[in-house]
Parts: sequence; C-alpha cells; structure tokens
Amino acid sequence: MVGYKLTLILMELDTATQQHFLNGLLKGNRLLCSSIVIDLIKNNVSLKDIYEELIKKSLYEVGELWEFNKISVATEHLASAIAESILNEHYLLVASHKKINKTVLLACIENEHHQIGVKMIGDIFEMNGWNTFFLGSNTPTSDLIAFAKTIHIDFLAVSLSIYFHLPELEKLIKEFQKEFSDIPILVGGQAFRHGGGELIKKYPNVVYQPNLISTDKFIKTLYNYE
Ligand code: B12
Repeated sequence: MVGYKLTLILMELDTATQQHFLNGLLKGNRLLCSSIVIDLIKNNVSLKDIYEELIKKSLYEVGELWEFNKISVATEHLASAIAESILNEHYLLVASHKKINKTVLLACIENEHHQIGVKMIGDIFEMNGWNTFFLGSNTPTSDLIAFAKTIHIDFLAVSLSIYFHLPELEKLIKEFQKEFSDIPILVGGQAFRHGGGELIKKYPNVVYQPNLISTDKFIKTLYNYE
C-alpha cells in the first residue's frame, strides 16, 4: 500500500492507471479503486474525465471480458457495484455548483437494468447547476409519468442499453408526449449503437446524445451559463 501511494503522487489518467483501476474492479478491491479516483481528483483531473475515461472505459472492458467468458457474472456484478459506489462517493463535488432553477427527471425505460450511464448523465446536469430526480433502472412508464406530474420538470432524460428495448422507448415517448407535449426528451445509451436514429426522428422534441462530453456541451447550449 505504501509503495502504491508513492507511485500515485503524480497520477495521470493514462492507460496504466485505467488498467490498475480495472484490475481493482475485477478483484473486488474497492479501496484501491476509490484511492485511485481520490488521487486523480487531487491531481485536478475532472470528474467528467474520470467518469468517461476511467470508469466507463473500465466497465466496457468488463463487458467484453464477460461476453467472451473470461470472467463470471459474479465478477461482473462485483465490478459494476464498485463502480457505482464510486459515483456516490463524490456526490458533494457534483452537487456543489451554482443552481440555475432547472430540473431534469432521469430514468431507465421499462425493463432496462443498466443505470450507471444515466446516473452519470444526472451528475453532469447537476454539475451544470440543474436539480435532478434520478429514478434509476427499470422504471415503469406509467409510474414515471405519474411521478412527473408531481413535480415541475424542464427535461426528461431516459436511457437504454439493450437495442430490443427500443419499442419500450417509443411507448414512453408517445405516452409522455400525450401528457407533456412541450417538455423535451433527451435519450441515450448503448442501444443506439445499433440504430434507433429513425425512431427518434419521428418525434418532435426528442434529442439523442452519445456520451457525457457531448451531453455536457448540449446542456450548455440550453441556457446561458456565465
Ligand atoms: C454492469 C452491466 C450490467 C449490470 C447493470 C448494473 C447497473 N447497476 O447498471 C446488469 C447485471 C444488471 C446487466 C444485465 C444485463 N446485461 Co449488461 N452490462 C453491464 C456492463 C458490464 C457495464 C454497463 C455500464 O454501466 N457501462 C458504463 C456506462 C457509463 O456506459 P453507458 O451505459 O454506455 O453510458 C454512457 C453512454 O451510453 C451515455 N448514456 C447512457 N445513458 C444515457 C442517457 C442519456 C439521456 C444520455 C444523453 C446519454 C446516456 O452516456 C454514458 C456516459 O458516456 C456492460 C458493458 C458495456 N459495454 O457497457 C454490459 C452490457 C451492456 N450488458 C449486456 C447484456 C447482454 C446484458 C443482459 C441481457 C445479460 C443477461 N443475459 O441477462 C442483462 C440485461 C438486463 C436488462 N434487462 O437490462 C450487453 C449488451 C449488448 C447489447 N447492446 O445488446 C453488454 C454491452 C455486455 C456485452 N459486451 O455484451 N448488465
């Protein structure tokens, strides 16, 4: 541990660091993963880059290892649980930005269990001063709409990783727009790697963004930020 600390004094977000972090995830070493992130933050690496370049890249590698049977489902669950816990550790940094009195409601569509990506997207909204309501994975459409009626929202953001869940997205868009015709919907997630663009074009007020960096730029076009 002492030797490890010494090597981290000038830590950068490079391939070696990412590999180190990935090994920590696969071995279930939460302390190592957490320390790597804390050291990166101390070395002024932004949370946005940590999310996109460290945590997301590592989880994508976890997915490939799982797909090719190099790790078990148990190891994949362990890795994703540690990754998600790390997002929660730095919430105060995420939430400490000046508020702009805008609110986004975030969720995964019905049957969709991958929630880490949209949780990161919620954090990016918060870093831009928005209030967020994060409903998490597998949110039934009727419950999402019922909840939206209880608060005032300026945007809905929904996620799907599985391509076969696109019909659920279409159902959500139709039902949501019946109730809230003027509230824009932001969509994203790995399902769109395989298509989905045509579906979105059929509906007004629906926008797709592929990742955190593009979403951050998009949010900054919505209102004037000093
Ligand atoms: C962890 C994980 C799980 C966990 C999720 C736990 C959790 N708390 O979220 C569990 C165990 C539930 C799971 C289940 C399954 N999984 Co899985 N899973 C993964 C894994 C390893 C990581 C997912 C992740 O968090 N990635 C990191 C995040 C940050 O990336 P992201 O989601 O892409 O998000 C980024 C962008 O897409 C975008 N984004 C995402 N959402 C949104 C929303 C908005 C509004 C915007 C603007 C942008 C945006 O911004 C994010 C930041 O850049 C991936 C591997 C991978 N390639 O991701 C497989 C993966 C997604 N899973 C896969 C599969 C097949 C499954 C199962 C079908 C397995 C099974 N047979 O049961 C089930 C499906 C469950 C379901 N019904 O949804 C496949 C999907 C293949 C496909 N596209 O069809 C993958 C790609 C693995 C693989 N290589 O084959 N999984």
